[in-house]
Amino acid sequence: MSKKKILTLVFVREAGKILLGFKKRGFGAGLWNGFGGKVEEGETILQGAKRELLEECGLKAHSLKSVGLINFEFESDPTILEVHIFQTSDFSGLVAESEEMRPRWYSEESIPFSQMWPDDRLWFPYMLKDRQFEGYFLFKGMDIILNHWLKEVNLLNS
Ligand code: 8OG
Repeated sequence: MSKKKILTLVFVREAGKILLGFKKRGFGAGLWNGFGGKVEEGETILQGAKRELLEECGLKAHSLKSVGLINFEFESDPTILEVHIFQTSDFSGLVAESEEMRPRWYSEESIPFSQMWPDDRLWFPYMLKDRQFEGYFLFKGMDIILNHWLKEVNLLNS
């Protein structure tokens, strides 16, 4: 039977730039990504997203906009990762490196897709145009996408 894990992923965007973090350890180590992780028991998805953002890069999001919802499945693993993706330009604090992430601002024109999860180059265009989307990816290992779909949708906003 398949199990679901609920995860968050937050992108901070401001003036044509996007904040990415170089993941130093754990799942997805060595790749640039947004900030996020598992939603803990007793917190909402939104609370989890804000907590992870603060823990991983020092920024406090005052509000988050829903951008996307992707289910990831790995060929040899029954666990489905349900990733809730948000963006924000409504934040305060100073960007700070954490044990997990080394943050850096990138121009939205030069996003380092070759050092990111391979699915990202397929759905980033929706986010960069402020379109909401839903998707599914089936992976073999961490590099090969066996199957996927993506579609534009209207997600409820937080
Ligand atoms: O707690 P942990 O750091 O292991 O959580 C994994 C993070 O990685 C979480 O923010 C969700 C995110 N993530 C995946 N798969 C993918 C993916 O294919 N692309 C991107 N950009 N992020 C992903 O779990």
